[in-house]
Amino acid sequence: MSLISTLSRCLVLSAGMLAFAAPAHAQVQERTIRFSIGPAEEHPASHGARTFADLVKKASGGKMEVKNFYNATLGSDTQAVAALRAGTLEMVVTSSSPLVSLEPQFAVFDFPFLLNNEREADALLDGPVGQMLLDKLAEKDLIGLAYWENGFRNLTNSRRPIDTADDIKGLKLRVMQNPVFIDTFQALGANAIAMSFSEVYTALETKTIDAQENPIATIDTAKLDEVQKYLTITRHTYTPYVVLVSKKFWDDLSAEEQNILRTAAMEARLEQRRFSRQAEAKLLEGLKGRGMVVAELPAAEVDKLRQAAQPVIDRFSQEVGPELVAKLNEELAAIRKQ
Ligand code: TK8
Repeated sequence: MSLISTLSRCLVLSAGMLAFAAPAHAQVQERTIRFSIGPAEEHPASHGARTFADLVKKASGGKMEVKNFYNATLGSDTQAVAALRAGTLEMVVTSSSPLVSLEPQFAVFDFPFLLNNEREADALLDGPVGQMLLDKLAEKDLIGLAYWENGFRNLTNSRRPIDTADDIKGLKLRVMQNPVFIDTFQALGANAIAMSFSEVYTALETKTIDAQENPIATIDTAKLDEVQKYLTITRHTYTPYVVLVSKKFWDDLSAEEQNILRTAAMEARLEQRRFSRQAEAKLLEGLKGRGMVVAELPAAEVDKLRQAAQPVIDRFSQEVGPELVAKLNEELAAIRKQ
């Protein structure tokens, strides 16, 4: 083989390699992605969003910019989800609960006392049932990228300490816009009122409502201690956050851009969950320090809540489909054995 032909082969080869490498850049365009976040800037969801934005920036060589909007400034969870579907907003991190009006099967995550701890939550959400539900959202013009943590929910109110299940009776209690939550708290004897989270502080302040329920980090970062005296640790439901992209926007992205977003949301989820869990104990101390009266609901009373909620779970199990519920319970049984 002559030197010339060897050289030209090398040239062809490196040109080929260049051609192979080049599309990696060509397929990533300058993009601005608006990301709607309901809670305040200090909330773990917001920490997750910042982690996500950094990862996207790095992976795209600075071409894709995620702009975070905290405190529901781009709309409540339901408004933001509607905007994603219409293609007028790119991303939102929302509790799964308001999605039930779009995809009823998400109601399984709202079943009271479904999960006992964070390990079970991670394994279930990152497992086949979790993925199946995320995938279903494509039919609703939404792309579900990952589950992040909101956390186990607890009860707050301005009226009285909740020492027994009966103490919940008669409270005007805000719940998310979600039928399982409405029916559960009705079954517990509260007057359940559905509203967006972004309206809760004012509704508590003006005494339109007495009570609400949310994880510690949400109670803390929304400063609900200013308008709620009593915090009862009930850990009654673990509602996950879902990181969503507008399908209209998604369909315009290259495979590589899609991959950058998906990978970043999955990677950020680990840091987001870590941050959320590490924050909880400290935030609870802070709430106590600022004057909240905190008490754990005794186990026997939690059992009463469980019993009162069971008919609601049974009814919604029929509605979402007994096969899905059976599959979920099978997965949970396997997770508990690990
Ligand atoms: C924040 C909400 C919130 C949720 C609720 O946008 O609505 O109570 O728990 O975290 O998604």
